[in-house]
Amino acid sequence: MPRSLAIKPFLRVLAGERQSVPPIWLMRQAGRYLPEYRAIREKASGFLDLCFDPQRAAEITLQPIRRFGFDAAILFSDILVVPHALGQRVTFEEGEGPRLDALKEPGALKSLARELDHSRLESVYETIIRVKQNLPPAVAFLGFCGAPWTLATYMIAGVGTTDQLPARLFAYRFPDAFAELIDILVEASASYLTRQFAAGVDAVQIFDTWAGVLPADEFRKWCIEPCARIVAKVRERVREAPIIGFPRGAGTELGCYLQGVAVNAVGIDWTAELAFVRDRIQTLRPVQGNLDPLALLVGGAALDRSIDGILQAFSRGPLIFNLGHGVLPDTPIAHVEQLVARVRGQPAHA
Ligand code: 1CP
Repeated sequence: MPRSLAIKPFLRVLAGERQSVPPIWLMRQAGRYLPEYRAIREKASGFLDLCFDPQRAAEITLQPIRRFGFDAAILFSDILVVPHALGQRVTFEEGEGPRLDALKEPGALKSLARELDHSRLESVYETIIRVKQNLPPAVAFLGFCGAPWTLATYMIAGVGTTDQLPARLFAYRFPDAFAELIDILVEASASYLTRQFAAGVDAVQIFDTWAGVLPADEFRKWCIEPCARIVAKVRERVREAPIIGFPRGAGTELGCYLQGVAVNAVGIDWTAELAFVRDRIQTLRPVQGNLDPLALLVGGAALDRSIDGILQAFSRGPLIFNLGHGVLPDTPIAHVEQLVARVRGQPAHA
């Protein structure tokens, strides 16, 4: 057994082992709910500049580890650095989210590079090296990428959308061009994740944030198949690479996803029914999740009840405790402390 596996509870769960105290980390654990993040963010010229500044990105990655002692650190970056490294213009407007030069019709694909320009991502790999040097030995280090479908929703709409309509329409109207875009993203993502492993991450997560809006056959074509190809390609280059899939909103299709995608564990969003996940999903693979981010924001008895429900439902198998999506910016620090203490069975602060 590799030494890192032996001492990192998070990696032991990815290897299929149940831990009596489940390891815990939170999606968006480095972000605006932390005053120390806001202090760095205020001084930065733009969000992407922060992602491409190894010294500050490493510092932000480590902030939640120092404050809460989580079992995994997630690289501070964004899924949209991949379109950027394919030559698409990406900016983040203050308070408005991402802006990209939308790929409005099939001809627009010509403007994209066929291969990732790794020179545009060197600073991300440099961040990984820096974090690795400063991470406590029991803490795992997680890299990530966006899944092709989720990336495509931003690349085609040019903004974040509530219904992912532009990409859904594009996929129906121009299936060949859409498949070509997905192919480019499969190659780019596999190459990006491979370089993250080479720089020092222990595991990676593939975020398919918008997986839940597709009908079953489209879900198979645009989520399951591309993610399966990414996993296979990464493992050709990094044998037994530990990988988590997060097909948010997949619901009853989670079993199908796990049949198709050889991930080590699957992220569960907060809408999934606990008994279904326990009986049908956790029996297939370790699960990660799935506290409602709103319960964390509200705190108190509602938070305790939600935590206990998850711990009880998933106590018989391998579990990584997490949210069902990212930490909300208004979440009080004290509620995160309450969560970590309760999951670890420690008395909460009065
Ligand atoms: O102003 C700010 O401080 C920017 C807010 C912010 C942060 C902190 C954005 C903009 N991205 C991030 C960091 C980030 N993004 C991480 C860092 C690690 C961590 O989890 O702590 C990760 C993993 C992501 C991934 C990401 N970016 C996803 C997938 C996960 C998810 O949250 O669903 C998505 C969809 C994005 C796009 C994105 N980046 C930022 C925003 C506001 C958005 C969403 C835009 C939208 O759909 O409206």
